[in-house]
Amino acid sequence: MAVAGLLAASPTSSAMPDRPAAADVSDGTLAAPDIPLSNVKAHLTQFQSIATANGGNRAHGRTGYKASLDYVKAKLDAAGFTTTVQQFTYSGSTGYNLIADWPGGDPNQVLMAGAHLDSVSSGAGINDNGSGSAAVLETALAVSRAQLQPTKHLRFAWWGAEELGLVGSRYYVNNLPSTDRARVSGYINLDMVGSPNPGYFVYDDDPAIEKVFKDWYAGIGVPTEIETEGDGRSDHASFKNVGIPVGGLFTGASRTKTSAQAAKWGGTSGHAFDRCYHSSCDTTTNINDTALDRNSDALAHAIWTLGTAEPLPPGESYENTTDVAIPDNAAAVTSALTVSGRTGNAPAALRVGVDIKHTWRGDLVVDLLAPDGTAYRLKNSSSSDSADNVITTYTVDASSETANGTWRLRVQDVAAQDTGYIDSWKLTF
Ligand code: DTR
Ligand code: CA
Ligand code: ZN
Ligand code: ZN
Repeated sequence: MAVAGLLAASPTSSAMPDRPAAADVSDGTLAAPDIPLSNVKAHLTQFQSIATANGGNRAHGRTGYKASLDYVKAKLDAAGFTTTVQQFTYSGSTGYNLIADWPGGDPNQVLMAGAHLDSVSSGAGINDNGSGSAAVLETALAVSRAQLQPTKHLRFAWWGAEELGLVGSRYYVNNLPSTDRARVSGYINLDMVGSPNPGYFVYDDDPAIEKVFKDWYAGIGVPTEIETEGDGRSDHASFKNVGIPVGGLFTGASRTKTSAQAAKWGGTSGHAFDRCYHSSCDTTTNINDTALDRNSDALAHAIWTLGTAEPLPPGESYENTTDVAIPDNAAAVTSALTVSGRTGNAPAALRVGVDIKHTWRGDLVVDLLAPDGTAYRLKNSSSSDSADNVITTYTVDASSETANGTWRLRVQDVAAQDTGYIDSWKLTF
């Protein structure tokens, strides 16, 4: 049983920690949990209370916006996310973006999901866009509850000043170094996902993201339509403009639901999808629970599916299958691999496949040692990760290391009562 605390060191490499003991689906990804609608609605109640206590809105430059951000940030900090508040100035007021990184995953493949947190000044903005903000928040909290350890690095974002012209998200993208932009494998946007007379629209941008959503909705027997008014209309625009694959969900704003749409989705034809769009009546009464629930679950499905897919192509491997016992709460052990016949340095995406059989894997600290002794942290200990075994592939930027030589996997059990062994490990160049 793990009794030691967490090791302080943060991973020095692009660790892709082991996967939880969750259900695999047929394509090798992990099945997402159901997102509790009650949790999502509890966030909306908080946003409503915040608006009521702050002049009736949560708009950029008003106290209700920062109070909304503080609420979301506190939830994420408590759930183990690494949060960052990014400030900007617009129309004479300070604006704020909230970025939340889930530790681990491949930093060269960052999967993002976001929603604008600001409302218009005329109302509480519960559907626009408390709904998207709450769905993204609850999905992030579900990642924490599951202690998900996906192959990609997960990053969640809440944008400021969208209503004034996509200001916060544009500021984020414009200030993201080009090397970091290149690492963003996709951005998923949720803006108005609980409209009272809902349609089910999927952004028709990146085909892979679109397919994930359309397949999920098909799986629950709900037809979808391509979101046709979205281009440039919400926070995905800035990501799309720099070539980042984008996607998203939308339940409609002031446009009118047609009779054909009402026939497939229910609701009222000839009426707006959201008659309270940008109005003071956009309160907690302005939400369709089924739409909010479905879109929250659809987002979780996309994060789990896109976040845990095994992405990497085959390479040349070296493997050691000799078992090495790991003594309980004692000194580290190593297992060696000699690489020869290669030229130059190791790659920037050196794959380290590990298969460690060990109860309460949170006891374990795992490092890769390069031939010159340089240590790359693959996995930290965790006092809360009680699952068994570390069976995963980490990606390490080993481009500063010569490829040939003796590489070692170093494993230490830093807490009492659980034991195990290195079953096998391999390097793939
Ligand atoms: N601009 C968004 C509402 C909006 C209008 N059309 C779309 C299409 C896709 C996403 C969002 C929207 C706002 O008022 O926040
Ligand atoms: Ca749900
Ligand atoms: Zn709006
Ligand atoms: Zn919006």
